[in-house]
Amino acid sequence: SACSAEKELSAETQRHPCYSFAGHKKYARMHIPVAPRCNLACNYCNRRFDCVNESRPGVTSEILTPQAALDKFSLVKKEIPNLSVVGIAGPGDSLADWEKTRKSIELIKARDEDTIICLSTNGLLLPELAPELLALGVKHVTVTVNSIDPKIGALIYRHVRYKDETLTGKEGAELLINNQLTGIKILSAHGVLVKVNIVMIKGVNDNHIQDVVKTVKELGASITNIMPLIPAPGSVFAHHEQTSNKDLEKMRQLCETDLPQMRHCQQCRADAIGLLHEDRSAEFSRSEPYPKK
Ligand code: CLF
Ligand code: SF4
Repeated sequence: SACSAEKELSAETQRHPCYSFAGHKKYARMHIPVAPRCNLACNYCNRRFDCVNESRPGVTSEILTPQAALDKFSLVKKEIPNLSVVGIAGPGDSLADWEKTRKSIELIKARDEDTIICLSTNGLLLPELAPELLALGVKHVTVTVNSIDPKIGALIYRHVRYKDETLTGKEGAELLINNQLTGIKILSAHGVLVKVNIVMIKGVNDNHIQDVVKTVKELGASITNIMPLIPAPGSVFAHHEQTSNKDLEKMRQLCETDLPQMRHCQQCRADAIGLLHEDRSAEFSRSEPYPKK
């Protein structure tokens, strides 16, 4: 049950508002928008907005350098003492912009070692970067896995850019899927709590989601977050039917027999700040540099 799943969470994870339902009313998260680049072309993405793997289309985050993100963190931590998590969720892919993501993690860890570092990624670069994430002490990683079947993946991803090559169709999707699953396995085997986000797209992957959940469970993922497709203007799926709450809930109930289901996701923007249900990013958004502590 949800309750026994909560009891098994470590003291640290109980302070993570996304992984812990009980924690989401008490603890705040802050996203630092340091990673604008991406290596995929998802059909639900409009790159003028934040990465749809975690966010609702419609807003664009202003990009921060790692140093500016650190300064902003200090300011926010002073105003919101129950801030427990700093997450990197784009606005592109956190691993596609690895140097900036790594630098940001190092700076924030050095300033406050009790802050939980969280990362969200499409997973393409996980096999090669997992060792670095482990060395940095990252314990919470979200990977968006929409399919484990390249035929279905080819309907979701237009191309995959990997090591100066651009792969399309089933070929691209197969590489992406293999890397996502390999990455989840490596991280889980080393004690990282892996959350898998799944965008539920009617008529595309909706009959396939249980297979995804069962597969990532076997690889060690600890929770899945099935999210509705919210058609983004300007994306290939702009006019695709929106997934209803009823269908979403039905799917979560089916999948709950395999893994705990997150039901309190807010599809936050890449610069969200505060409790999950009270985004305070506007309060902290400014064009001048953040003052040094
Ligand atoms: Fe951010 Fe994501 Fe970490 Fe949470 S969000 S990187 S796991 S700290 Fe949370 Fe926001 Fe849903 Fe993401 S409510 S969109 S699941
Ligand atoms: Fe867009 Fe995110 Fe997909 Fe990259 S991973 S193409 S930013 S939705």
